[in-house]
Amino acid sequence: MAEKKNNYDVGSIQALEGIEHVRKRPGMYVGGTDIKALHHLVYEVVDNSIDEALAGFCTSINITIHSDSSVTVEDNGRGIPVGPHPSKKDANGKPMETVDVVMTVIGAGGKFGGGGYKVSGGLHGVGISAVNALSEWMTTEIKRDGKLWKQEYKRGVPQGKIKQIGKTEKDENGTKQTFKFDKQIFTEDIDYRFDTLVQRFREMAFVTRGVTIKFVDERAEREMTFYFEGGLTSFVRYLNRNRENLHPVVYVEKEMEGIGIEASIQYTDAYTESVYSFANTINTIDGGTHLTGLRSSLTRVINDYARKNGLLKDADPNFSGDDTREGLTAIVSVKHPNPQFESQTKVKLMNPEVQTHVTQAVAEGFSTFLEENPQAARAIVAKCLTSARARDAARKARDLVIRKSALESLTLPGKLADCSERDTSKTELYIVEGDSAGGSAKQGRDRHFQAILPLRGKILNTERARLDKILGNNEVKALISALGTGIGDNFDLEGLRYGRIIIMTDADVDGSHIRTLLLTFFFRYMPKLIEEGHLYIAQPPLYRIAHKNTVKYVYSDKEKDKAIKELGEKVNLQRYKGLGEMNPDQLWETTMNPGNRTLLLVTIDDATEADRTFDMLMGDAVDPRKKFIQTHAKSVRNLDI
Ligand code: 0RA
Repeated sequence: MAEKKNNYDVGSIQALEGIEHVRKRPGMYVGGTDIKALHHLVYEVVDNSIDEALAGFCTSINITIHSDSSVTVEDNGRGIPVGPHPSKKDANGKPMETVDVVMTVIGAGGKFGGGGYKVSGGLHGVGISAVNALSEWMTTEIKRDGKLWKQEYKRGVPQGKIKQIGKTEKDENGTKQTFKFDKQIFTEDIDYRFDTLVQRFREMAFVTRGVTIKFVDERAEREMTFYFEGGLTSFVRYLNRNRENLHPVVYVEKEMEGIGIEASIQYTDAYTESVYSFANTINTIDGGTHLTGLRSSLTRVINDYARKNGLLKDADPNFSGDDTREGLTAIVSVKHPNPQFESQTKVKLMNPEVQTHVTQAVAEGFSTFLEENPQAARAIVAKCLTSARARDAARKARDLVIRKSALESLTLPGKLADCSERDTSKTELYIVEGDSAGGSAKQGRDRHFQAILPLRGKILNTERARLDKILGNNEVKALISALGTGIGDNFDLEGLRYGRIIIMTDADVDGSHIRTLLLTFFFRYMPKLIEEGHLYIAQPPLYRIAHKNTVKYVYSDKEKDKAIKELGEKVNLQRYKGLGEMNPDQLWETTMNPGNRTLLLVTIDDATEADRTFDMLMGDAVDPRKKFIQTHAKSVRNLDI
């Protein structure tokens, strides 16, 4: 007999198939099973609460990581509705519980009816059901209409029916989600990182004005609370906390064709640009139409103002985008009912109409500000003029250096100890800090395929930020000619003389400083080298542990403690403060021998971070620099810079 076809949506079957699919292909839903994906679980759950806040129903979100690494996200929103869902049916044709639809039907999303749109949205916008499917267990507690409800799930599957477990005050509504990520899925030895989560929650609080986000980490008894009365304006003030600003923050807010647009703008005397863009609370790190709109609008408004007020003469060319970007700190945030992203990873906003709207909104707001604040306007134009002149001078200097280094690269630098192999798939260049470590490396290496280039202590003592200066530096010139690729627009990967470029520095403050410099240099002048996976960081050991006749090298304090515990107390412990303390054989054995060593591959993300750090290290403000160096000195091994 043919099965009777139902005309309703069989939600429970859909849910089971969905859960299975999420567990089979987590990559399609949360981007994988690594630490990044793990954090996305938290973001996905918090996004639901942010949505309630954006809809105007929630003012407080509490996030707690418990000691077993389960996570609770509690909000004071409306609470998930309790009762039968209007359309989804179970296999027997009975309505499903609404909570089970929200928590188990993949792609069901949160909201239905009521006309509200989902504006925040996790990485893949798949909703909380994907998190549920990837959790060993999850519980949902709902406060609504004076009642407290609880429903439990195991690996995405409801455990019975939602139950009332108590009463609440009349107006006490909200949703509390607790989940424990499933070790069957996340098989790597990973856990949540406080700093990563803090950064994201801070951003969420900035772009969701009026919401208080409290974050408690019970694993280490730390907590942080974010509330920004001023929203984006607070964000800009925060970013500029260590810079000298040229005027008060300019804030623009407008709604156009159902799209919410907000921007905050402030110029400082810095040389760099700090601009961030958000679409539906997601940090669009690759920018998009909202960012393009903001930038082009600022350039146009400043040019118009400067012309109109005789600050740019007829003979002067217009300011370029680069000129109006120096010293700019700005945030643009849009809330769009139908955002289009370049890819699933939501890092670039593509909606073309957003550019027009943002351009217009910023043009109106910013030109009004300039008209009403002539002193600020003059300061901004003066800053752009200085940038334009400096850029011109730097261009000339750089062209000269590039032309010269092209000639110089025909001769290899004298300090380079080259290898005999010519096949670049086999060759390596170690960039070593300091002459003494350079000496050990030269003696310890396998000269067949390993070349050594020692760099003197500080490559550059100049405190000021123009990286162009670095190109004139002898050490850097030596590096450029050793690599053979040229730099900037003249970069040609074909010329590369070594397949692996390995930065080998001490695990101390100076070492981290030099590494930041080198990473920044490669990022700005040879990004292809990083993109193509040629740049590495060597991992020298932190300790040598001798016990009876054996010697063991360990690379972290944790490893050291473990080793000492295993070997018993009678060990001879030596801490390496620098590469120079190792003899050539030890250096080879621990750090250079391909059979034993660990190399960290540098990614563009690492380099971007270094680039930012570089600006901080080289910037005007002395105090934050000191603080940075002190607080990061211990963690240099983690490439956390
Ligand atoms: C479905 C419908 C409504 C709210 C929610 C879901 C909701 C989901 C989550 C998840 C975490 N916090 C949440 N808060 C609300 C609308 C309810 C209504 O119209 O009253």
